[in-house]
Amino acid sequence: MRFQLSSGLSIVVCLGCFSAFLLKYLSGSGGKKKEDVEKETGLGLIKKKNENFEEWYSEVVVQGEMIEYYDISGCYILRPWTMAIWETMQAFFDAEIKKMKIKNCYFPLFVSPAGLKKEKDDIEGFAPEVAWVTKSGKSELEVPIAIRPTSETVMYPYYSKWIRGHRDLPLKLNQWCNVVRWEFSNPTPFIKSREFLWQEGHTAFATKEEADKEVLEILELYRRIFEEYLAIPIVKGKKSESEKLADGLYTTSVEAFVPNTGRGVQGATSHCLGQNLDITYENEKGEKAMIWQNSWSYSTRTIGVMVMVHGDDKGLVLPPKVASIQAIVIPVPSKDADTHVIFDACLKIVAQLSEAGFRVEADLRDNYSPDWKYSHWELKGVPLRIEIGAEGLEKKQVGCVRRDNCVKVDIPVVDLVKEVKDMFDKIQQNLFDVAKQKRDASIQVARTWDEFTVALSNKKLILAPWCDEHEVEENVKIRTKSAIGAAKSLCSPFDQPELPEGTLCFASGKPAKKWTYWGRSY
Ligand code: 87F
Repeated sequence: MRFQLSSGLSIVVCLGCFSAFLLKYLSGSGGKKKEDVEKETGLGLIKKKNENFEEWYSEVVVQGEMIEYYDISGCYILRPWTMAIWETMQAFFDAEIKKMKIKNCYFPLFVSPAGLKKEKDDIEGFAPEVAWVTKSGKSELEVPIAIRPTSETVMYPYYSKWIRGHRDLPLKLNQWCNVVRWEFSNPTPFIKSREFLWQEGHTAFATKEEADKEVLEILELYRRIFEEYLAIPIVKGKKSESEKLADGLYTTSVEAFVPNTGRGVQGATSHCLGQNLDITYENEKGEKAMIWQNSWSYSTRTIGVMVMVHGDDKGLVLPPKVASIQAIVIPVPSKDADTHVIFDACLKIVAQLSEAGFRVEADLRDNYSPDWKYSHWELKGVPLRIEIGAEGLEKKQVGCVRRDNCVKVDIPVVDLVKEVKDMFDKIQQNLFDVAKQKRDASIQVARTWDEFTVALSNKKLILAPWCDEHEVEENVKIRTKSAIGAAKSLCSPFDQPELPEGTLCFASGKPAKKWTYWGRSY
């Protein structure tokens, strides 16, 4: 049988196959329910988010086509569906730091061992995670070379060379790159991988005031990535003595929370390193002075948090601001309708919405039924589905189904651009609101050790009055140690609730100095 397409192309198909296909296609998979199609085609997720979170997560990142597993443990292939999200966040952050006069650069992947040894406390603690190249071909290298786990030791010798006088300050550099940390504990796509993508900012100033100001400006950009792009509520705050960089002065972070597992996730960090790196220059008075340094980073881990927080039993749920396809247009052929007319209408809608600046595609594949396509794009988390059928076209309207709440509405074609924009805004906001409501419902105040341990076993994000003593935190870690990890402080929120005089520390019983979030974390 010859089949004429509207483009003028013709294809030849076997008649038997074609009629079988036609029957299946027109009747929406032989009249089967969408749930049955999902089961038969393997499109539905097997694991449930509430029942087996870890396995659900592994399944959703693979079936949603974000990740492919690789034959080296802890390493993952980031597929285009992931990279498009990363690139959107990258474009935002890159433009913002350029406004701050921060410049991009690129330093080598390899670290000379001499550089590594110079570092003090931090590198010592991290040493087991450093991967080394020891051979080229069959011959041993005379001096093994490390692969960067972070670039302080690669970059700072050159900061020292480049910053000679006060006119060389500030020096504000950023690089987008990959880093390798040879983790041994439970690898998890995005959240804990041996190689990951990030940006690392390393800046140097003449004064502490400038450094302090930048720490918070960068932290605010991190908040915006989470809250405005990924629709994930975070807490901004300061890390404890145990959790800050050992070589730094203080560390700030944005902390997210995954209600299903009751774990906190450090979303991004912005450190003030103080003058601890001992880089000197000649100040305006001609005296020897020390530079003030900052460093800050966020990584592809952010994407894992997004999957964990928004995903559901049907698959990924992507916020419109980061989804590489924001709306998918699906033709719904019917027995008496001319398929070409419907396909043409789909392409017209795609053109109209693309013209308006939205990321829209049509799924015109003729070997899948509409139901199959619905499940496929739901699994991939596309925020909006636009169904186009003959009946709707007659009434000059299309069906729109939101991924976040499954609500379907018919929209007149003339209003589509305005309505789609409105729906994207509502989806983005609703994802944030639902995530915030779940996060807030997980927050539990604990004033005593008993309250703390009960809240911890109930997977709560614990807010507790604390004496802020290093030994007390170390003791909390010891006392809560278990197969699923120990509790630690996440951050002391900048936004502190009132702490009445006489409030005691939940762990030591000494006078409390601040409110701090605690919990198990990733
Ligand atoms: C693993 C191996 C070797 C973390 C490591 O947060 C060294 C390290 O220094 C290491 N894991 N760190 C701390 C990294 C701190 C830091 N670097 C620049 C940041 C922001 C960007």
